[in-house]
Amino acid sequence: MPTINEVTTLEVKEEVAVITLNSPPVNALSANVREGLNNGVSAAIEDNSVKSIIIICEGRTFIAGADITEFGQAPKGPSLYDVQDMIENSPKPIVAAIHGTALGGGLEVALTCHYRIAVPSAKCGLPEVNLGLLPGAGGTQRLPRIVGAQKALVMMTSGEHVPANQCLEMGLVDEMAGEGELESDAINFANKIVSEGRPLVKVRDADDKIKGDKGNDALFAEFRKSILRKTRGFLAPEYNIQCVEAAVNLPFEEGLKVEQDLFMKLMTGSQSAAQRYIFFAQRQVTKIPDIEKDTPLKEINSVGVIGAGTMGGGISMNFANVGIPVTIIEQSQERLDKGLSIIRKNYENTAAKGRITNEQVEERMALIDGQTSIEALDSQDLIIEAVFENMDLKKDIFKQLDGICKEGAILASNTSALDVNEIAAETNRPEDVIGLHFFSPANVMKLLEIVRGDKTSKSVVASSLAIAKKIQKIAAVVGVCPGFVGNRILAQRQREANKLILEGALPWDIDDALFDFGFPMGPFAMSDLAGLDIGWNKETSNGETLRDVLCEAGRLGQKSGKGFYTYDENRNKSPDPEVEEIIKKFGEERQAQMRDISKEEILQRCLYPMINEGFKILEEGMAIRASDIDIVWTNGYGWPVYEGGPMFYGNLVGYDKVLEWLQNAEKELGPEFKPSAYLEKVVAEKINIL
Ligand code: 3H9
Repeated sequence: MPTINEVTTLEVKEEVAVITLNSPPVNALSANVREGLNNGVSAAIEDNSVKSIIIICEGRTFIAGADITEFGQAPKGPSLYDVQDMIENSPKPIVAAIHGTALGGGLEVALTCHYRIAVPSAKCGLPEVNLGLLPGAGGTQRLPRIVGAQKALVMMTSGEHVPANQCLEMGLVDEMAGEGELESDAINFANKIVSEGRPLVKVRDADDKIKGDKGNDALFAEFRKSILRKTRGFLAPEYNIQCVEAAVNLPFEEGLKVEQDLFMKLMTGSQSAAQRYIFFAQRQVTKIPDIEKDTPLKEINSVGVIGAGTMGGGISMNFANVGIPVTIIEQSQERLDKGLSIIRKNYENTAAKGRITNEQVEERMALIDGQTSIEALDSQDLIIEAVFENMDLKKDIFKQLDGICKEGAILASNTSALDVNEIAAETNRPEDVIGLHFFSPANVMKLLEIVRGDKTSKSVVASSLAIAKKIQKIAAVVGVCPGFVGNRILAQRQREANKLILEGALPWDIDDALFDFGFPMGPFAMSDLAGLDIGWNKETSNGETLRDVLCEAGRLGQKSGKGFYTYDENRNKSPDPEVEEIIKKFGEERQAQMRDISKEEILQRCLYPMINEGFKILEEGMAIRASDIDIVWTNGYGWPVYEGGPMFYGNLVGYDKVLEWLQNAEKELGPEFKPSAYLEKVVAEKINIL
């Protein structure tokens, strides 16, 4: 087969030039691939025996986009725009033959082809928005010309991968191929185009799908409104919208200029840098240096969950959702029935929203078997204990499990802070014990902390990672330390937030600063949501903490209509003068010195100690890499993805500046700000940890 370059071949079959790209893993548009396309297409155009051309890929997918690893590097090889021009202006019809995913720059290449054919399992999308970008190779101008402004807006701001049959309906795909028959069907299609004398369709010239929306400002205003909440703080969705506006209102070439200008703004900004970092961090987090790829995995075909409370119920749903039967244990029939009815209600709510069918509700419920005796856990492959945080109770349960569970079963605790090694020591099989820390609500939250004990076997860690993937969680492997990675860092923010209140900042000042930074809510709104009385005891409460005083005043949080805030019947919060009074009195009794505190100071006080704690975690080896910490915080605690997580953000601020701030804070405010030795080392030796 004639080779064009190391990733491209060209073969003429039945007068069709078949240009095949083979650049694993995802045929991204690296310099090599662009060169292959460039030289392949020009050779095919020059070859007189060729009547038409198809572009097809080997491996798991069609071109999945620009090569993100090349971003920010000096350009090499032919530019994508030159390649696209050559394709679009080819005197011979060119067909994109799509399997897997045609994404980003990949779809943009396909949009410069004259026709597109896809197998039923293929998907198309412009997911650049998820990397803080917009399609920068003409996609923002061509997609609306094919599918109309409304659909283009949805695709570009959500980044969704649209199934081939829907693409066919939209006109994005012209022809379907048989599954596994892509090349031969594409060749037949190309020959048909030639024999029927079909035109060389240039998407750039089409305007029937967009002309009706020219000057339709309301369309864009409505759309902006509809995604406002979901996209708060992100720049890319708005820039994508502006590009579609340009596509509708301006000639193609002028629209391209708008696209280029906005693309460069995003590309050189910190948001996209953060989002691209998170993209790779998410793919790295499951790679555990000392666990080989061929580590034997334990099969997990059945699960036992101890506790049918909020956590246990949510955890069980994860497994039932993917068809794995769950045995759920509660102490009494009454509590079990209550837990099961909450699970059912959750599923029914999802069905009411149209996300699953009523049959699926029944199928999933049928997979959940409630039992009141722990003895029922004698045959399951994975057991997850999800009772409340009490070491003695957990130890007792694990001792029992050791005697009941089958040999080789994984014994997991959902503890959010307790010592997994201590729990494991209660059993005669500590190698099978691990922490699986789900986040509430466990059926919704993406993050899973996999807590690796000193004796946990590699096979148990690898199997936990595999099951996490199956139930669609983003898992980070962390070490045993109080609070692990997530809650350990959270404790820093909580401590400072509480202290700031007694220095003059009001709860809403602190919440607003963190909300404006990009968190979905601040710590006090969060406490109100969780309930201030969690862990509070009416009998022993003695007004020692602000929380005591608020609870004593009946301010238990959202559920009682008031906590740090007051809530209306729709749970909308507003600051409350009574709370201000309570804080004032509480402060006076303790001779607190109140002062004005700026938003900037609030952020530094709350965020810099978190960064410092991240360094301590790395120093102690409790997280494998800095980016794992950022995965925990962006997926489990609402750290805005466009700020990259605490470790990325620290670098953005400058670790040297964070260190200097901590050194001053240690002198002025106390030892809790003492900088981590590792942070000092990273700054002194300019080590890149990201
Ligand atoms: C763009 O196109 C900009 C243009 O508009 C403008 C240009 C001027 N580049 O996810 P996986 C790697 S922006 C480089 O585990 P899956 C990935 O890191 C781009 N590398 O597989 C991983 O490496 P490793 C728009 C990439 O089967 C390996 O491939 N496109 C790229 O679960 C496997 O990835 C996108 O945003 C890339 N573009 O999912 C699509 N993509 O094995 C981004 C992947 O070393 N990609 N890698 O860890 C995806 O969404 C998924 O990778 C995909 C496959 C769905 C394709």
